Order: sequence, then structure tokens, then C-alpha cells
Amino acid sequence: MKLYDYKQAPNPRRVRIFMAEKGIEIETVQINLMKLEQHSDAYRKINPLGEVPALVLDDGSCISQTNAICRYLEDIFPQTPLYGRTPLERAEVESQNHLIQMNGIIAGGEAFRNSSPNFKNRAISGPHAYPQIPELAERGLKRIDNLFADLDKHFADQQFLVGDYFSVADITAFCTMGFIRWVKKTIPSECGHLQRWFDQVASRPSSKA
Ligand SMILES: N[C@@H](CCC(=O)N[C@@H](CS)C(=O)NCC(=O)O)C(=O)O
Repeated sequence: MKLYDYKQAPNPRRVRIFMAEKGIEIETVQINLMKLEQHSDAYRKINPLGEVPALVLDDGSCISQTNAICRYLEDIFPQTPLYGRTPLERAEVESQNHLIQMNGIIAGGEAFRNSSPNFKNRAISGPHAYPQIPELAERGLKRIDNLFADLDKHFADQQFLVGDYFSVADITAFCTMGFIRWVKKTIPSECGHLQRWFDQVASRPSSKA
């Protein structure tokens, strides 16, 4: 297996932290997004979407989409389950991971990609050109403020996103906190519960992956 990765980008980081938690080592290949290598003919042959991460299996199949890659890895490396251990826990992890994907990763992407001069006509990742909409950048910033407040409330009485169980949803949220620094958003000083959760996740060795 080979993981197509870019060290600086948030979505591949989610997969790297996931693998580190499980103790999985896979060969990685860096695709330099700043140099637009994701749109080279060679990479488009591997992943026609022109995105990272992508996981290529030994039989040549390519899995795109961060969540699909992590789910596949969970199935073939079930040790240290990160998608839940019971039907209810799996549903809770799915729910939290989806919420963080929508209100964190997507909201941060709205704010960043609709404002950065480097993303003119690339406001959505993938093979199609989309112009920037400045109002979406504004809305993305507001959504991030709401995310801070919602998560702070959540962590007031829960250790992780799903009770005391560390899951893929915490990894998505942790990578979101790193990503939104790109739009100069950091955890507000009044969000002490969120900061406590963040410091706890940051102290795990996997956070360096
Ligand atoms: N929906 C995809 C999104 C992946 C994605 O947005 N990847 C970014 C890096 S974090 C990318 O490849 N961007 C390429 C580009 O902007 O051209 C997933 O969940 O994996």
C-alpha cells in the first residue's frame, strides 16, 4: 500500500494521525500541492480528483476520501478501534465525525479557499474550477466561532467527542484546529474546556504524525 500525502495539508494529516494511533506504517509519497503536483497527468492517473490523501492498494485500487481511507484501515487493522466498539458507540462516532467534518473542515475550507489569493478559481478542491465567493469566506469565519463555542460547551462535561473514548472524531477535530490557524483562528481564551481537550490530544505522540 502507498499513501499519497502532503505534510502541510489537514486531510492527509487526519490519516497520518489515525495510522499513528494504530501503529500502522505505510510508505508515503509527497504530492506538493503548492507546486500543483496534484493536477499533474501522472497524479491524475492515480487519483482523477487531484486531491490528497489517496491510498493505493497493492492491486492498484485507489481509495480517495479521508473517511473512506480511515474506515478501510480500521477494517484491515482492527487493533485500537477508532470508529467505536459497540453499535451505539459506532453511531456516536459517526455522528460526531460528520458534524466536525461539516462544521470544522468544511467551514474552515470555506473561509480559507474563498479568501486566499492562491485559490482564485480553486475555491473547492477537486477537478472543477470554482470562483471564490467572499461572502462564503465571511460565513466560514462565523461558523468557526460557533464551532469554538459549541465544542467548549461539549467538553465542559465530556473528555472526548464521544465520552471518555478517543476516536477518529477527535482526530478530525484536532486537525481542524490546526487548519483554521490558516485563517488566523485560534481557540479563544474563554474556551477553557476546548483548550483542555486540545492540550490532551496534542500531548498524544500521534499528534506529531
Ligand atoms: N473530500 C476530500 C477532500 C480532500 C482535500 O480537500 N484535500 C486537499 C488537501 S487537505 C487537496 O488535495 N487539495 C488539492 C487542491 O486544493 O487542489 C477528503 O475528505 O479526503
